[in-house]
Amino acid sequence: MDLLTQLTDAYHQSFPTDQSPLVICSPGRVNLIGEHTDYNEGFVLPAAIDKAIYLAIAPRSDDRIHAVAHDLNQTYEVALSELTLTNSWMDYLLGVVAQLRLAGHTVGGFNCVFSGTIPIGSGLSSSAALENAVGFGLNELYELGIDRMTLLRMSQRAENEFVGAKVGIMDMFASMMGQANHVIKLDCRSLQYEYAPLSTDDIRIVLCDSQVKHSLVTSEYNTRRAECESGVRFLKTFYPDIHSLRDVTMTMLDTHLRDANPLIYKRCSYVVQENARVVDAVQALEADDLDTFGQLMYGSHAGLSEKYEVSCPELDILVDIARNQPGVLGSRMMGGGFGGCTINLVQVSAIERFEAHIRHEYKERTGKDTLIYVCSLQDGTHRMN
Ligand code: GAF
Repeated sequence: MDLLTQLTDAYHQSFPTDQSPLVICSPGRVNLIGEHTDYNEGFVLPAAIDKAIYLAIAPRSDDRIHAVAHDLNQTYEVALSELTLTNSWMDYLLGVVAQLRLAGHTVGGFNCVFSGTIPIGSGLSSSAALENAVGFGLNELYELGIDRMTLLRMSQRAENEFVGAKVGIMDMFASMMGQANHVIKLDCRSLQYEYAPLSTDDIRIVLCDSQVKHSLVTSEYNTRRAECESGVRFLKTFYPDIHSLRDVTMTMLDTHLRDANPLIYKRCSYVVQENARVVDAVQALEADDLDTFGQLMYGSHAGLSEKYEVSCPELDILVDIARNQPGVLGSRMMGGGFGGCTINLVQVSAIERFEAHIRHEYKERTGKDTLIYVCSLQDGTHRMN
């Protein structure tokens, strides 16, 4: 049975008298390089993948939301007038409804059921995918006429303001704007973007899931963001025109921050160097020089681990195991950090051996199992019916 039929059936089990729902597919994302640069108005290189949240949604005649997380077997019911934090998956959904209402859109009650193939807590952005699915679905259902860019900004605000995670724009952007077989060169300051083809004839994106899900992620994420902002505030006393770390150079950091505040210097220098790595990586990609691209990925991981300190032993071990394996071009931790997946560029002919090697060595060195996903790049959030 295909996913559309499965989800429609699940919807009718929960809401037997309803007519057929609208079904939305909203993908998770990978990021090839450019980590923790988005909220510093820098560059990123993400893509939407073939793992997604599927949302079936239809209007109700009253002002209530009835939502079912099919995979978790959980139901949640609330009146539109009572959108308060639940500390559960429901907050991503409620946050988007709250944003739509704040922007003056008329959204009535609705029933919805969602299910997903994005492993939760693996750093593949199931939350952004769910937010986009809800915004996109309600936009279609109530014919609100909102464009994709506005919808994805609403997803970010839902997460920043309702959920309380001060995330950047990358995840919702990639999920909403992805294009099959392409990565997105995104400037997080101007939100200008271009698609760059990533030929997967010879190489594949392979994700190795550390299966570590750290509770630290939200608090440490917000701390890193605050550290970057404090670095900018300090530098502004010397360079009033700078607005974010995007405007800062290593010379500025070396001259003013290194001795004044070694911790903030370390954090800011990672971001400045990572931004430069993205620029170099895009050039390498355009020149079809994937060896250079892979070396930049290793550089990104080293910075995230040693300077930005958002890695964890399991992620460092996964990168270490991948390094110097035949057919592996590059490897690094991906996403916010403290767990989740590494992203690896691997030659097709080497994948089988790579997988076996990673599974064996990871078990040996951590006592844990890894899950491995070979991804393809897909279109962003869209209707399935
Ligand atoms: C998380 C956030 F949601 C993104 O905005 C981004 O900052 C990423 O961590 C780190 O690059 O996925």
